[in-house]
Amino acid sequence: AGVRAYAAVDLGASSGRVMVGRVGPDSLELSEVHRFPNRPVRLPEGLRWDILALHRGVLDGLRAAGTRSGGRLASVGIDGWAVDHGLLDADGALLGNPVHYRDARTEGVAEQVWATVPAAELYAATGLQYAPFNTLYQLVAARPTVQFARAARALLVPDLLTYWLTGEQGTELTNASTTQLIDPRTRTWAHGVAGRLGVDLGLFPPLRQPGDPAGRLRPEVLEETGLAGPVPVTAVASHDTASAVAAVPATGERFAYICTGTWSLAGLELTAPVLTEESRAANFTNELGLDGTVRYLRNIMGLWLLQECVRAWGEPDLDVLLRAAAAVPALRSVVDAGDEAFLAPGRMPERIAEACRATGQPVPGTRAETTRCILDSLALAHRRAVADAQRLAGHPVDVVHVVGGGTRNALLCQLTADACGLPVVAGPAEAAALGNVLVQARAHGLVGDLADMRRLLVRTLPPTRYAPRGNGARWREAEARLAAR
Ligand code: ADP
Ligand code: LRH
Repeated sequence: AGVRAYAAVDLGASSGRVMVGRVGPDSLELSEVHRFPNRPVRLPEGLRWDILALHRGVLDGLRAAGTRSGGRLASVGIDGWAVDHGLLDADGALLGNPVHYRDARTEGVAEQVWATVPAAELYAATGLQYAPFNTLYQLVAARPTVQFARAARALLVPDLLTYWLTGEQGTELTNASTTQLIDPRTRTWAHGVAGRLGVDLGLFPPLRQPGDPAGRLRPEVLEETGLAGPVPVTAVASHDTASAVAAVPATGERFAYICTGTWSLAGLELTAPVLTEESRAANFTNELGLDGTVRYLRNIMGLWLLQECVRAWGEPDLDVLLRAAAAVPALRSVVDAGDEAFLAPGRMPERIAEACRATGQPVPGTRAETTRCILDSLALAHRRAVADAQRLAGHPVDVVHVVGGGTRNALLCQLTADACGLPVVAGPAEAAALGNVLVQARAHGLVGDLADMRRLLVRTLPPTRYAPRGNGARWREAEARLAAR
């Protein structure tokens, strides 16, 4: 009694999934009903997202969700990766495939922007880390194009797919905070920065808060999915990382988190942004989360490094590869897993080998050795980010929560515990979908505040614990190898 079914659409850079969450006053159950690959396409004009395939995946998933929940969905919510967006013309029609954040069009654009608003001022005003793909830089890069000249609207990817479901447009705040056009102190548009750079904030529809209504499934969508209306759509914390952090099963405040998937996002949940020059130099970002929280974190290349190797090797079995990597001696060679040099797709095993050579370390000779090098390097980058975040924010922690697809990689979790010298609490793997479901349930009064959401997660989804091994000496030595560069 009192249990309701919510559909969570979670779009990662490597796959999209639709999950059904059943939430009651004291219960939570999540099941996956549909998963589809997210495969970008290289066109003559550059690297593009296959947005129609993703919309198709959402519709197929909603049909499956309806079947699984007896046709009674209390609501639907969409979260996805950050920064990217579609441009719409004045009729509301999409102008071309959204550009992938790994596309080369933003090369050199940041420097151009900083000539007008110096990097230090930009950080003080927006709190956002430097990444070549921040939406601001993408919009500036798009300016000379015919497409941009016709654009009347910019919709972030989850907002675009929500629009296709409901016909209603909005800009959800947590994801908007990755555009570099939001002031993290006021939690609204950074008009000053936008004005100086000539960016028209009118491109974006009005801000929505997580939990706000976002319309109802259109009649055509009901027909395609077999759902009986009305089905409301709810704005969730639509940045996947915001949803994932909301579902970190923390019991206090002294925790760090690492969201592991295509990226590793490692840092802290704070109540106010850290906008110091030291923080900018360390490239920490201040993204916005649920209930006034700030995601203070660093982007680390993450399992992308492994995904790209696996792709280059013709998709060998991941389990077999990870078992072989576990048998390779630890920390023979490490690379800087935060290095922007690894951002673009292609030739990943070679690029890792080159980075090892350039730092005078042994070059991995086998797939297992390359995999081990990647996992050791990720753990090392996790260690640095967790230590730097605590220092820069003056916020000490006793535990590191790991969530996301990387929690299925036990070796990575153990190495992260060893490297950080802290216990790792791993899980849930589908944190983003859970955060998505819980925000919808909260909009219906089934759960309370963030702490209440987390209490429900702790009670219903027991995580896996990894105790740190060793005294950290070998990690300090490996860190020194990279610092000596
Ligand atoms: P994203 O949301 O960015 O698409 P995910 O959170 O789904 O990413 O994580 C995907 C990654 O999780 C994969 O690239 C893979 O490295 C890891 N992963 C997924 N399943 C497993 C598994 N069974 N064993 C080990 N690693 C896994
Ligand atoms: C993870 C993520 C991350 C962003 C990146 C573009 O999926 O949303 O938080 O920095 O994609």
